Amino acid sequence: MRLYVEHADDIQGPLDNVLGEICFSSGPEPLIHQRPCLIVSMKRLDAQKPAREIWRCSGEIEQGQYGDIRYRKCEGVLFGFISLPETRFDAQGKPALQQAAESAYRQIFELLERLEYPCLYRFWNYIADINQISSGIERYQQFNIGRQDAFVAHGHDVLGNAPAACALGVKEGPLCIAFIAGTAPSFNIENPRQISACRYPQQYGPRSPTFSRASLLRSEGVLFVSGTASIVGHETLHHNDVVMQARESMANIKAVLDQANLKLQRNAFDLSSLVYRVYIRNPSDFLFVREELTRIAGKIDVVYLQADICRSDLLLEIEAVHVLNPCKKS
Ligand code: 3EB
Repeated sequence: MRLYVEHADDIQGPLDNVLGEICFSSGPEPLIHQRPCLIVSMKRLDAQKPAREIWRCSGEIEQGQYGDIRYRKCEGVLFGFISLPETRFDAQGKPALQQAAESAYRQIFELLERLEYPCLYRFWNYIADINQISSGIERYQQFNIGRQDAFVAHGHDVLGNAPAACALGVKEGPLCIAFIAGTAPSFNIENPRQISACRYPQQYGPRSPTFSRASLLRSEGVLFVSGTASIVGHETLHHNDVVMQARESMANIKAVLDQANLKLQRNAFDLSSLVYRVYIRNPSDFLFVREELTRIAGKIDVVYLQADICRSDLLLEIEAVHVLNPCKKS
């Protein structure tokens, strides 16, 4: 089995080998070609068309539904997504978003246990009004509580061995989560410039976020780099300076790549070979960020989207993926 990723504004080529798709689009409902696709409502800053992340695999695909999840799987790897409205939950007691996060993650873990795809590689989390405070606690922190409770309930490690992830804010809509899991363990990579997010101090919320800085799926030659921001140690650096935040984020990604190369004992990954997605809080910052990223990494493959970032002092977050033997973009 081989796993491929492609970033495009539309699907080219065969559809029968598509394992999953995330489509970022703020326009009218994009075409989804009769197959499961998570649609995230975000404005693209560098083009008018939707931005699609398409995962393909070489093996035979089976698709299914479990609770609120839709998924497709091939031998060894599963892509799924869930879209869960908070209105389903009664906000008495625990905040509705916390309950939605716990329910979504519990459903995902149940599915993965049943199908025996127990290894968690990558999660994408999209949360309405992520920086808003309700019930006296920021919504991102509510999400973190629900997520961590589900990890603990299903016996998943919340300290040393979490999957790669990102968590971004959208304007409105249900909690949306996409994920990739599988049968072979991945290596979880941390960044020596940052303390593990799993060990952030209490000032960032009663429960730490559950992710590691990257996960390396050696069997498939895939490196998932988590959402990466201008954080050193546990602190946000360069308040109100988007160019410096972009530079610091890229320094963090470089440090993560160094760790991945150490793990493989060769220089498999470098900044110029990754495929990036950059989430920018203020649309007017886009051109400055693009100029800085080009200066640092040269001509790279990157999509820019407008999104809220999980700390209100962060102006951008950058995530990336590398597939060692990618299919060529058409
Ligand atoms: C950070 O480093 C920035 O909660 O899943 C990055 C990646 C961030 C993932 C998550 C949050 C998450 O803390 C924010």
